[in-house]
Amino acid sequence: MRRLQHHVLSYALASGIAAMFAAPAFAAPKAPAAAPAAQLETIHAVLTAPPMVPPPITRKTPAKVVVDLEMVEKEMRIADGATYNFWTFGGSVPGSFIRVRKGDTVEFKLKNHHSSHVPHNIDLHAVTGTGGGAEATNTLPGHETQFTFKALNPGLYVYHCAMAPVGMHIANGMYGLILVEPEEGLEPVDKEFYVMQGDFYTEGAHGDPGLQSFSLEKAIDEHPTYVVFNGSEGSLTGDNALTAKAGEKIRIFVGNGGPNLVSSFHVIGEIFDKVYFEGGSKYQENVQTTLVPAGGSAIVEFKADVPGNFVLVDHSIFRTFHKGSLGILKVTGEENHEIYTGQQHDREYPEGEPQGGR
Ligand SMILES: [Cu+2]
Repeated sequence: MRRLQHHVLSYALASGIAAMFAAPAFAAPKAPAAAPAAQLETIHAVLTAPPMVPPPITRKTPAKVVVDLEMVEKEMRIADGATYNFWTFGGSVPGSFIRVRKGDTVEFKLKNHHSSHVPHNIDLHAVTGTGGGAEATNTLPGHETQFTFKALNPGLYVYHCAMAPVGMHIANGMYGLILVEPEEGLEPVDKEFYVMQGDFYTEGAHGDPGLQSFSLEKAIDEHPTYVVFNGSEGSLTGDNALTAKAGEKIRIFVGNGGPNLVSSFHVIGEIFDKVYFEGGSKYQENVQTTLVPAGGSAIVEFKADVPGNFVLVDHSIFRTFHKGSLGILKVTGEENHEIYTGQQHDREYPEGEPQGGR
């Protein structure tokens, strides 16, 4: 198993380097000055690991926002008793949540930790420009690259590594979300969470213990071993469950890193009051299940009216109960029997003809 993993790493390294030399922008690094950002206030972006979200933006004017993100390859838990060599943005899967405002000039510094085995880069779907920044950020282990972009379009965007073989870098966990708030900001809510789905492909079967190596074959065949929220089975259950109080307004920034599957995101026992479908500016109301494409997002909002354990799932339901895509939102507070009573009785009833006949 180790040998295969080594082989895969060597393959990634070789093809990564090949891709680097093939890319003309890589060969001749230039330092073009970014547009007139000098007069803008400089702010260092707060980055958060899931399920946390940086605080809402309250300023009313654009700023120069410095994002300092480090790519780290690390062995972490994927399920009870099983680990995986994840490749990360900021040390977590999904990567750090980034929050900027429409009109901001974003100075993006991308570091690749010295312990990394392969080069990485970043394609931010929020970027207007070649490769979403990928070409400008091909980053060798131990190096830092930088580029600057203007956040032109508000929305919730996926970012991911785009180093060849791209699918493998994404399959290893290299994705996250960047929110570009509209100028007027988002409506205030009581709780915001960051939940991102991903599919994982291991040589071993689901539940096999120990360090699990990446299976390129399963990934190409789109047969995931794990489909999980926030990088591991159980990342949002037990002590890690999301929590809220009855009456609170909840917003979940939902992403899907893929690399392959489309998510049918649903919360059992809740109805989304609003869904900013595909992470865009328009919302649909009163939604049960929303599609989150691979490399896409949605913003879902709902009021937690009554207490209970509400279950976040991919409603392609075998994934939920056999591959891991299950999270809990635990809502505490006063029961409201007008909205939901709980069980009112369980009793035997007289035998007779079955409904619909025999
Ligand atoms: Cu990468």
